[in-house]
Amino acid sequence: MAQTPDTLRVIERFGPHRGYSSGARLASSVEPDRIVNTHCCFCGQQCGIQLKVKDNEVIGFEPWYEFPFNRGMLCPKGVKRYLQGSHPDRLLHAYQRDPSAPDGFRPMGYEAAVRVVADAIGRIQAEHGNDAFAILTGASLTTEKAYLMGKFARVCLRTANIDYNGRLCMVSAAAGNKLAFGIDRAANAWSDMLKSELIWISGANVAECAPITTEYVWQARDNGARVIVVDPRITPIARTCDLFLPVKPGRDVALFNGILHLMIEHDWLDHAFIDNWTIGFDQVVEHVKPWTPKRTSRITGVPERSIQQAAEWWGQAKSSFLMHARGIEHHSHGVQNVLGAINIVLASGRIGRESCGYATITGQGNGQGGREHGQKCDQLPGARDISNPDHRAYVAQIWGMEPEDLPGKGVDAYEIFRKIDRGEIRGLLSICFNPKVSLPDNNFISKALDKLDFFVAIDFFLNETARHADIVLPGSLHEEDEGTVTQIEGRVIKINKAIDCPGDARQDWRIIQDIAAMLGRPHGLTFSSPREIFDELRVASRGGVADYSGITYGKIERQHGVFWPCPADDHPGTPRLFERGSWNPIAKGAGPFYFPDGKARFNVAEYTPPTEDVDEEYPVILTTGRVVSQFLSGTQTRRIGPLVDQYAEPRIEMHPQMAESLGVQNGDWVTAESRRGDCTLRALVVTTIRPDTVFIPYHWPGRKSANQLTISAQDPISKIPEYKVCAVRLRKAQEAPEYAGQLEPQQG
Ligand SMILES: Nc1nc2c(c(=O)[nH]1)N[C@H]1C(S)=C(S)[C@@H](COP(=O)(O)OP(=O)(O)OC[C@H]3O[C@@H](n4cnc5c(=O)[nH]c(N)nc54)[C@H](O)[C@@H]3O)O[C@H]1N2
Ligand SMILES: Nc1nc2c(c(=O)[nH]1)N[C@H]1C(S)=C(S)[C@@H](COP(=O)(O)OP(=O)(O)OC[C@H]3O[C@@H](n4cnc5c(=O)[nH]c(N)nc54)[C@H](O)[C@@H]3O)O[C@H]1N2
Ligand code: SF4
Ligand SMILES: [Mo]
Repeated sequence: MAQTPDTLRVIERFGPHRGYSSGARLASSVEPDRIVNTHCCFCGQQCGIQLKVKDNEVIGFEPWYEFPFNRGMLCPKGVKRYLQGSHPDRLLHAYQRDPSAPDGFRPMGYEAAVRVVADAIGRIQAEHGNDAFAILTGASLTTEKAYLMGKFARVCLRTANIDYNGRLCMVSAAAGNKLAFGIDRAANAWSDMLKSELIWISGANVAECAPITTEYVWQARDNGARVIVVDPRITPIARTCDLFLPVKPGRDVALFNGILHLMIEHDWLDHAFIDNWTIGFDQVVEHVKPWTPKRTSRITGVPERSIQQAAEWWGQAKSSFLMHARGIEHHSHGVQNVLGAINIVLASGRIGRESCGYATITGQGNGQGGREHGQKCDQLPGARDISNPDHRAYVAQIWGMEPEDLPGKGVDAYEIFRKIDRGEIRGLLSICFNPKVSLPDNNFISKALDKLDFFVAIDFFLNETARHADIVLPGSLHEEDEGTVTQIEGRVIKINKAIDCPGDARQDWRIIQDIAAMLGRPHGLTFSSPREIFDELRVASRGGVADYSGITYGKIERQHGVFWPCPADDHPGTPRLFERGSWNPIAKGAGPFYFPDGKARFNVAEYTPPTEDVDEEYPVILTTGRVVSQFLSGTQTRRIGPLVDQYAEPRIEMHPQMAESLGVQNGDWVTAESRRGDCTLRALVVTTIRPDTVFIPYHWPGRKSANQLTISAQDPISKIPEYKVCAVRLRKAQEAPEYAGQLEPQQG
């Protein structure tokens, strides 16, 4: 559904592969009209960048040296991010599905499309009840849009069923942090890492997925820090570490319990901290008794001597920073893994001080802000709980409604699809989410999408999920709107508008308000700018844990970002959580943690094997994740030529021993099959992966999608899917699959 631009323009601007931005048009000789300070549209680090703008087009970038987090540095995606804007696939109109049209869609007027959407919502809700219409949103949206989506669902549609793609990303960390600390945010700014003696990284491919964080780790190392990495693969950051623990996927909680066992045995504990500022330690002591090095090693696959070494370094360090990412969180016991990690931090007492830190590495651009202000199925703004009567009353009063009219807790993103499959949800609005590629066992997702009575997608590209839509509305790119996001450290920053939306495309928040107006329910959805939305959000978050009430756009500009919580105009923000005396509306001076007694909680972290362990039939562990040049479901980065050139299609990473047992060489075609699906990809034979495990990056759709294989098992607390472990069998493929060499995004 490209806008069929003339061939010359395409070749000149996007290079020889039709439909791939190549960067050829970045002519350093072209003088920009303007330079706009903003942030990268991709990962949670939200690097500062200066966009060069000419004639309402982003034509290049300059480093933004003053922004303190990245100080001008960018990764390969950030360097090429400006190329997506004038891509020929950019949606310039609303579209209606029409099987007789060449691409299956025909353009239609924007107003008429919004009318179709409003009519469908009205009809479905009248016939099947409010909850029969669901909303899926995303954490690449600004915080203003995330807030607006939560309000649109609860106030305008009065549906309980709204959830977001952070369900696939941050929720295990969020749940673990709330259970242990009562708050869900990185505990420290990254500068706290620089003088730490020891950096512990579990399940995070830092150099490829949080590239700028590498710089912080290396600076710490230059200052003498030791680095421990826990991963089934020797990732680029692991190649520069001091101790590598090659954990078998799905076993991290056992490893953390084993470390705590040794800390207790050797009395490498901060007793004063444990006694004064925590509760629940005795139970945990009891629980980790059986986790001897021998047993830990047997379960985790990590050699006993490495476990001893890691415990000794961790136990004896005077300062440390522990980080983890999806490698420990994407599990059916992801929350237990996170609690295990937090237990060793609490036992060491090394938190809430300079050089003593703990953080989960946020994934999506607004993975932090997007999980605080009400687009989660159980949440209201300010990280409030939708089931708590006081929280409901506070937000209902701001939204001008009775608390009892506010819907209750809805279901999680995957459960929304199960409900669609069962006919309980009949209509769906999806914005900033591509579940057909990114949810596990995605053949099921495609089937469910086709059962909907009505589906509307809002995006700037026709992503694979949107291909199932009845109506597609053209939303806005990052550079076409302003608003705030909260980056990896908890720093609220400002995205600045560089260009106007092209054609009939609209800023996402305007589209949502247009739908509300067309429904005849504009109440509370008549904002005239993101700033106005932010000002309401500040009030709505006041007194909540994620308190933004003292943050303003002006303050963000002046300070290069403001760390929340920031509860008053004259409050500077909170770069480091859990410091004595810092503002805390829950503890009110009783202590540093966000519970009424001010104390952190040890939680028993229970080991259970993965939902689908290997067996004779499916003897190989499959784990999935990312590569540096592609982003998430790939909608954006699969359209940027230089990034496609770096890693054009998924390969199945395996150890030479595995390759030998299959009789394959590097580059041969291999079929991986699980109980849910199969795919045939080229082998990438590397010595850097456990011999019992294979890895597939998941950024591709259709028959190249890793999520044809993955399992839809979820963590019972967080509802995160178990992307990081399932069982597969492998065989050498006799021939290349028919989709070999095809380049997306042309493939549907
Ligand atoms: N280039 C790039 N960067 C990105 C993204 C992207 O798509 N591309 N996405 C962003 C987003 S949304 C996210 S969530 C983050 C994700 O960032 P990461 O979590 O760092 O990335 P993943 O590749 O999902 O997984 C990390 C590591 O977990 C390991 N792993 C697998 N199973 C296990 C296990 O059981 N235990 C342990 N300890 N490790 C395991 C994998 O080998 C992998 O190296 O990246 C963000 N940054
Ligand atoms: N097998 C496997 N699957 C995984 C993972 C894994 O490690 N393994 N990781 C999971 C994780 S951590 C994540 S975060 C998810 C991500 O999965 P998704 O959220 O589905 O992936 P995205 O590619 O971010 O899809 C977002 C869509 O939003 C659009 N978009 C981006 N910004 C905006 C905006 O401002 N406005 C509008 N209207 N649209 C926008 C993009 O064009 C894209 O089409 O994938 C998950 N899936
Ligand atoms: S590290 Fe993340 S935010 Fe920074 S340039 Fe790369 S993708 Fe963008
Ligand atoms: Mo993510």
